[in-house]
Formats: sequence, structure tokens, C-alpha cells
Amino acid sequence: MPFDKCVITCFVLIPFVISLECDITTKGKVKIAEGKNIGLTEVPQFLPTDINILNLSGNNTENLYNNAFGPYRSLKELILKKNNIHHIEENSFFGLNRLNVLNMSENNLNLLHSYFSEIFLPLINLTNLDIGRNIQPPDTNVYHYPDNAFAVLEELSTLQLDMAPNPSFGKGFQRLKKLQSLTFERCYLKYLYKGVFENFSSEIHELNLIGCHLHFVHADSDILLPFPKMIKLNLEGTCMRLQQALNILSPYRGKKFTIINFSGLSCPVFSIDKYPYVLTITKDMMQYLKTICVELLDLSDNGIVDFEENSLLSFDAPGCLKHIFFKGNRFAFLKGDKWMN
Ligand SMILES: *[C@@H]1O[C@H](CO)[C@@H](O)[C@H](O)[C@H]1NC(C)=O
Ligand SMILES: *[C@@H]1O[C@H](CO)[C@@H](O)[C@H](O)[C@H]1NC(C)=O
Ligand SMILES: *[C@@H]1O[C@H](CO)[C@@H](O)[C@H](O)[C@H]1NC(C)=O
Ligand SMILES: *[C@@H]1O[C@H](CO)[C@@H](O)[C@H](O)[C@H]1NC(C)=O
Ligand SMILES: *[C@@H]1O[C@H](CO)[C@@H](O)[C@H](O)[C@H]1NC(C)=O
Ligand SMILES: CC(=O)N[C@H]1CO[C@H](CO)[C@@H](O)[C@@H]1O
Repeated sequence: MPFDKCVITCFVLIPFVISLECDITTKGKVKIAEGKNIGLTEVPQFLPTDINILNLSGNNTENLYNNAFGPYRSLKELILKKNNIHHIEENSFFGLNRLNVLNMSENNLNLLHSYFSEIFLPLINLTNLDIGRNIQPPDTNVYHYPDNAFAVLEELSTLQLDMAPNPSFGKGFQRLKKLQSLTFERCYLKYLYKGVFENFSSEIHELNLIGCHLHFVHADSDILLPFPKMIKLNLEGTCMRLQQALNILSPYRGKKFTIINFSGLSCPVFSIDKYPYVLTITKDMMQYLKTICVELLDLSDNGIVDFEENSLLSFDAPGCLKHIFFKGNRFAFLKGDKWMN
């Protein structure tokens, strides 16, 4: 075949082949393109330009190139989770000013090196960003999150990201004034010092800090002061003294919560003489929690064997409590027995 003919054939065929790799479906007014786990290594360029959702989850994309989404100006949702993305060029998100949701969880993006300060600039309408489950074991030096890159996301309401051993959230986070929900998922946390969250929005009402079980976490008691509107707090599976977890509730005296999930905090692997796994709830430990009107309270798997008089079950407003979970504790009911009945 003469060379020029081949070139023509290729140019006609390539777009056809590439758009075949994605399913295009329509739901009402929403047009969805879904890459079918076929090991796509780049963002396909020849899909219909009016798609609203592009789902490339579970493939082998490694780099996002400048203008990768240039043709798709109508995108509202972009799902890139479970790829191998480790590099994003500076203008990769050019044109995505309608995007609401960006999911890049489970990739290899390094928070310290992958985020140029202008990378998110086009995403003026982004409300939901997930870059969790990307972190590799960091060293324990103070870890400066790329706050300048995040600072442009003024519409952001939900953010999911990873937690370093000793995090520092700089002043760029102050610009995320609409942030309501903050989730830290893959977690190497060691220290939460006073002021650690000071640059986050006071609008935050949900904090999930889950599965931090590689270290015995130290948390200062006033870390939640910046979040007066908190109603959902989940520390499930984060190894720390239950006493400390109960102390960080100090800003919420007399407030209402939908859920407080403190299940699995007392991790047996970190049990030492000073903070034994087996513990008795004291009146002092309950001083803040007892004043909080909480609907769902989970204290499961904490090695609780007993509780003092006027502690665990003596809430100021017991009527608030709809469900309380204690499974996996080993109450001996020496003191608590008569209060349980
Ligand atoms: C995206 O594609 C994956 C794999 O095909 C699928 O499991 C998932 O439900 C799709 N949609 C979203 C919103 O993730
Ligand atoms: C951003 O979102 C708002 C509210 O959903 C909408 O009115 C506006 O048109 C969007 N902007 C762009 C550029 O799509
Ligand atoms: C992003 O994808 C992950 C799965 O990889 C899922 O757990 C998470 O809920 C998604 N995030 C958003 C904001 O949809
Ligand atoms: C928060 O921002 C201020 C500047 O406004 C900065 O001095 C401070 O160190 C920041 N806090 C953290 C925890 O990084
Ligand atoms: C607390 O978290 C654990 C683990 O995710 C979950 O199984 C449990 O249902 C949660 N508790 C409540 C009350 O939702
Ligand atoms: C066909 C193919 O290579 N599919 C891959 C898409 O990407 C996921 C995650 O990287 C792989 O597990 C699949 O094998």
C-alpha cells in the first residue's frame, strides 16, 4: 500500500477504533462515555464532544497531557479513579469550567510534587474533589499540602484526600469557603497539633479521619475549634486514646450531632501499661460527650470493660440518643451493672 494511502486509512480508522473503546449512553439529558477497562493509556480524543460524564476508571492512564479534555467542554463529571496517573501537565484541565465532580482516587499522585499551583485554575465550578488513596509512605517531616493549587477551588464543598504523618495545611485552604465535608482516607497520621485545621472553613460540618492505624495518633484537645458547625464526626479505626478522642469534643458542649463514630480507636497493638487496651470509662472522660445531643453514637471495639457511676450512660439529654453501639467491648459490669438496668 502506498504511503499516502496508509496515512489516509489510519486517519479514518483511528478515531473510529478509539471511540469504540468507550460505551456512549444517554440518561435523560446526560450523555455518558465509559471506557471499558481496556487498559486505555491516554484520554481518548475522539468521543462525542457533548458528553457530560467521562468515566475512565480502572485503566492504565499514566499522564494527563495539556488539553487532554479540551474537546469535552460539557463535562460535569470526570472519573479517573484506579489508574496509574502520576503526572498531570499544567494545562490538563483546560476547558473544564463546568466540571462539578473530579475523582482521581487510587492513582499515584504525589501531593508534594504533582500539583502545580495553577493546575486547577479552569475548574471554577468544581464542588467535589477526590484525590484520596494516592499517597505513598512519606517521611515524618512536616508535610506541606499544596494549598496554592487548592486555593482556586472556591466552589468546593466536598474534599477527599490522604493524611500525612505530620500535616501542614497552609493559608490557601482559607479560600475554600464553601467546604463542608472533609475526608482523610489513606492515613499515615502521627500528630494532630493545636491549630492543624485552622485554615479550613468554619462551614465544615463533616469530618472523616478514618483508618489511621499505622501509628498511635496524638491529638491535641482543641483541634476541632475551627469547626463550630460539626455534626458528623467519624474517627473509625484511627488508633488513639479514647480519652483523647473524647476530649476533642470540648468545643461542642450542649451541641447537636447526627453521628459520632469512635469505633475501634483503642487498638490492641498499641496497648502499653500507661494506656492499656482494657479501660474503664470515667466521669471525667465523659464530661463533654454527656452534654452533646447525639443521634448515633458508636463506641464499639474499644476495650471498654466497665464504667463509673454518672459516666457512660448519663447524658444530659438522653432523649437525643437514637442508637448507641457498644459491640466488641467486654463489659465486666462491676460498677456499671446497676446503671445498665
Ligand atoms: C465507572 O466505571 C466503572 C467501571 O466500569 C464502574 O464500576 C462505575 O460504576 C462507573 N461509574 C462511576 C460513577 O464510577
Ligand atoms: C457553574 O455552576 C452554576 C450553578 O450550577 C451555573 O449556574 C453556572 O452556569 C456554571 N458555570 C459554568 C461555566 O458552567
Ligand atoms: C471516587 O472513587 C472512589 C473509589 O475509587 C469512591 O470510593 C469515592 O466515593 C469516589 N469519590 C467521589 C467524590 O465520588
Ligand atoms: C494558616 O495560615 C496562616 C496564614 O494566614 C499561616 O501563618 C499558618 O501557618 C497556617 N496554619 C497552618 C497549620 O499551616
Ligand atoms: C462506624 O464505622 C464503622 C466502620 O466503618 C461502621 O461499621 C459503623 O456502622 C459506623 N457506625 C455507625 C453508627 O454508622
Ligand atoms: C484490559 C486492561 O488492561 N484493563 C486494565 C484497566 O486497568 C485496570 C487497573 O489499572 C487493570 O486492572 C485492568 O487489567
